[in-house]
Amino acid sequence: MRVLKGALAAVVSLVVVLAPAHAVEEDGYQLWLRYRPLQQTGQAQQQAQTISYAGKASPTVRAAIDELRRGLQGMTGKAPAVATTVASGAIVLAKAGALPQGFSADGLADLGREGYLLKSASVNGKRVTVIAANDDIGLLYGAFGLLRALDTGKGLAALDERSAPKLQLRVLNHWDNLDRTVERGYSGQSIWNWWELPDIRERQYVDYARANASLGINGTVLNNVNSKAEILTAPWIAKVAALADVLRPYGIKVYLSARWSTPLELKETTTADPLAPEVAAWWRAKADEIYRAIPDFGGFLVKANSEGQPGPQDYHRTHADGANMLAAALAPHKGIVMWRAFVYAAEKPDDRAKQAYDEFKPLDGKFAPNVMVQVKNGAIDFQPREPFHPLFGAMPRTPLMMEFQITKEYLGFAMHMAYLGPLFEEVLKADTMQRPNGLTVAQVLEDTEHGQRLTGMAGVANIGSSRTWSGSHFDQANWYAYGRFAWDPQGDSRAFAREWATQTFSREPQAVTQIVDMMMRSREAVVDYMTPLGLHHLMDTGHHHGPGPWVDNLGRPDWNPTYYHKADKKGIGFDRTATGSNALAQYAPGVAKRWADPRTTPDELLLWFHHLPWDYAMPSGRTLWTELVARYDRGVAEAESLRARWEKLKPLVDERRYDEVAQRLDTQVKEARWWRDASVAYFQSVSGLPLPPGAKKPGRTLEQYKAIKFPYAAGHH
Ligand code: BDP
Repeated sequence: MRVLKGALAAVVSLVVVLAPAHAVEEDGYQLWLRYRPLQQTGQAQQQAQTISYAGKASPTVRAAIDELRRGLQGMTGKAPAVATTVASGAIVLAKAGALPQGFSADGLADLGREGYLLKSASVNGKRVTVIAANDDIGLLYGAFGLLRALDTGKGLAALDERSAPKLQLRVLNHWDNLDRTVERGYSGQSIWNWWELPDIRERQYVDYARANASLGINGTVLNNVNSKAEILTAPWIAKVAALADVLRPYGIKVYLSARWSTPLELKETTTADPLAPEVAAWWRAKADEIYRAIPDFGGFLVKANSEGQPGPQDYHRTHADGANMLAAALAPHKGIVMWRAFVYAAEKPDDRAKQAYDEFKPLDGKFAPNVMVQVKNGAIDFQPREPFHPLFGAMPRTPLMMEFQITKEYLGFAMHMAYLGPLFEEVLKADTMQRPNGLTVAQVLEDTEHGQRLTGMAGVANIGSSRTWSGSHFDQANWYAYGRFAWDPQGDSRAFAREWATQTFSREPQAVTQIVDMMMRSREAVVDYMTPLGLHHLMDTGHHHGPGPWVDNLGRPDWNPTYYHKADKKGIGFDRTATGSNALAQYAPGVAKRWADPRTTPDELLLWFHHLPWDYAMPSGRTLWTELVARYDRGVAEAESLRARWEKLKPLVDERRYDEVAQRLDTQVKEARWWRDASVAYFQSVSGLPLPPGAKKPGRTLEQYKAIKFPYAAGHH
């Protein structure tokens, strides 16, 4: 009997312990805004009784108050009442000029329109928590900041935070098509239900706005950079205006990708030459039309003369001619142009990594003040690892905007876990050495030297109509980290992972530590099993899913993986030093010098810059060939370890999300092995070398790997 009782007690206590995690089936829709109940500790005791705001609340302030009520209801069990007076224990929302008497808001003026201050204070003898800002949007960001602080374990009583974004434009780029397919989208259909807009405004748009506002994202480009002319016609402008109305209270402006040849294709001009007066006049009238419908429209994003897209070069004009013409049309309305530097043209046989710099560097200083040049993080194309783009720091007279890809086109789509925080951080912290005392990419973006110039960051969104928004639970973290880095490019990827995991999965310290550890290792694992040691662009044709290092039959040389690895009987790697393409010369002398010598080039970038013999002696003491295989093996081992670590988390994570993640990790292990085996089989066929001692023989023949095809892969275009 006693034994039974003991067992029963154990079961009961187990149920009690596990109850919170299993009580609600979670499907991920709530993202990091779950607001689960806080433990009955200090935090909950300091429950806010009221939320006070003096004055008439704008839609933005209403959004802030609603979010605070929703969050506090979830975390403390009670939604505070809203009052205009300040009671003890209140959360006080206050703008500069209307701050509670006796409250000192030191430094508030320096925080700008979007910054905020969170402070627990004593006002007229009453303990309150103040969210202070200069503008309504600062109050909304402050409300989210307060909820995040609470959710991640900071009590209200000791709050003392000030925060302001370091970049002005923090923008998502949706590569969403008008038929609701998404280029490189792995999260289902586009969330924009274009067909039903403008009449039907789905609730999900509001949740989208809340999630983005919680990170400080303040702009969204709604459509694919490979744009269509129709988006700029009246029926579509009405749809865009409906979305702008929904997003406006959350501080999010809408932008559109504009197709260069729009007026010509709509047969409203006879040319698309940027210097033709009829073309400039058309764009001016079009801008006027858009702003009549959307007074705070953000502006245009343009992909021109890249991958077959039309552009000013079709008329022997420069990128600056094109960008400035559009900028002139938008300037009266305070709109901007984000002109992409992702260009490479068929006629240019030179190293593809050099083309953006070659085309854009000479245009430094030639762009209108409301133009930003948007540069991908690396010079090729969103690879698992790339050195930072040589344009950063090299165009001091032009505002440069970072473009990261959140959707993981080259990192296993939404099927592999790869937390991108470390990738973002690595690029942002890279020293361009364009100043004697150093100049990191983050500093280039922040551009503090030039005061009023535009600054910004763009992230190619991984958002879709999938119930998890991002195609998988862990891919939400990439959206989250992107937003946090856009707010603070000098931020810390581990800290962001910790915040995210705490809000999204569990406040249990053991769970958080494990999850963060998995996240922090995950991207390097992908690098190792796909493209170790600086290899790049080895993915199979079209869809980029899975290995294709053997591919050499595409329309142009620089679409072929063989172009990038240049492996032959003697060695492997792309010589970008002076003896090769000399892409290195595009970097500042300090960087170029370090990477010119394989001995001083970090292993991670070795084959990006050097072509080396298979028996090259690596710092590890192994030959290059042995090291390469070891890296592939390390990647597989890491993928297996991710899976094993997740298994241990089973008691700490709710069932549905546990299972959904487990399935993806199983897939990742399987595909990591496939990547490793296919790559090793191929490189072995080229090098003719025996497998290093102890290395496992690939499970299939090279021909079998080559025969794997995916005509209907997701995100294909
Ligand atoms: C590449 C994608 C392609 C995009 C292009 C771009 O494969 O689908 O259109 O980038 O950024 O990564 O324009």
